Amino acid sequence: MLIKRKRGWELPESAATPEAVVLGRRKGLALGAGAIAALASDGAQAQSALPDLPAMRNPRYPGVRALTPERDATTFNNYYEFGTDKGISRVAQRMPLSPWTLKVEGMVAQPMEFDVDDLRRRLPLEERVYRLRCVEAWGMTVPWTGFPLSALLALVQPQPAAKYVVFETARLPAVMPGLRQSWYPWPYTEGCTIEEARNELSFMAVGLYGKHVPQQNGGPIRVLFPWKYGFKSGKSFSRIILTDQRPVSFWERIQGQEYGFWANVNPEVPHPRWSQATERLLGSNERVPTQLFNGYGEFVAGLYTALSQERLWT
Ligand SMILES: Nc1nc2c(c(=O)[nH]1)N[C@H]1C(S)=C(S)[C@@H](COP(=O)(O)O)O[C@H]1N2
Ligand SMILES: [Mo]
Repeated sequence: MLIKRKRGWELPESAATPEAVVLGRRKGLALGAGAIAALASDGAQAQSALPDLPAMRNPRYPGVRALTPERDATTFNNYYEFGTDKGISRVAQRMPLSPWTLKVEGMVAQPMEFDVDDLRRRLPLEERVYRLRCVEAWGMTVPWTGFPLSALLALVQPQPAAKYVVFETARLPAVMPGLRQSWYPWPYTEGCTIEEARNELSFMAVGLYGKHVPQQNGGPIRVLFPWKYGFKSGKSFSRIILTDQRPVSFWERIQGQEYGFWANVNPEVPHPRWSQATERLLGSNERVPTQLFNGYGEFVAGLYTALSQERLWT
């Protein structure tokens, strides 16, 4: 799984200026010729190289660690709709990213149905370098382009009684072979409280490395909660629902003892089957210490001070 590669990419994050802005060009999705041939023989419509999506980087969220090589971040994925192993990036190319409809409904003053291509033009985009910590004890640091989740919520105006935001991944059986594993509780559903959703870190991503988010990373639109274990950051949404009922999410339904609702990163609270003290950095063999709230405590610790009764960490 690990590919040893040259270290030349390992610029400090501060030195990695958003290329899209500086160079004004992008090469498109790094699909191998083999993958493209496989698509053609599948009769699937090959995505042409993903378009550029330049945006200025917001310096308020320094990545701290070196950027993960794009190739590693886009070829080592968790996306069970396409299969349970990490190598689903090729098969995922069959999912068309446009047109794509995202409904936002439930307890809102203004339920809306967005065409994601429109939504992307409608809201100001920024780039943020975020760390993502998978509950399986690996991590990555990558530049996402998008807008705060709060900006999307402002368009639909949640009712005061709305307490939770639920994120539902699209169910596309024609292109998602994983859906045939009918014992999983599809669609992949995740959720957070409205306070968490309104936290400045909660981010809707439509871009990754200055291009549109590729299928395997949750294109065309996903959410990121960088202080929580990665499974909370659902992918490829077709529906977002505001509700007063706490949702039971995909992993919670499968194994609630191991994967709870809150799932905030904490190195001192081991997973029932392994330690969470350290993490492997994708694209290298380096292990580094894991940080409380994945290092984002200054932004989010205050969300949890009144919730000490809750199982906040797993
Ligand atoms: N719909 C959906 N979203 C998902 C998953 C999934 O299987 N299906 N896996 C989650 C997990 S466990 C992680 S660690 C991250 C991985 O995101 P990445 O592939 O962009 O690194 O996506 C999360 N979102
Ligand atoms: Mo994960």
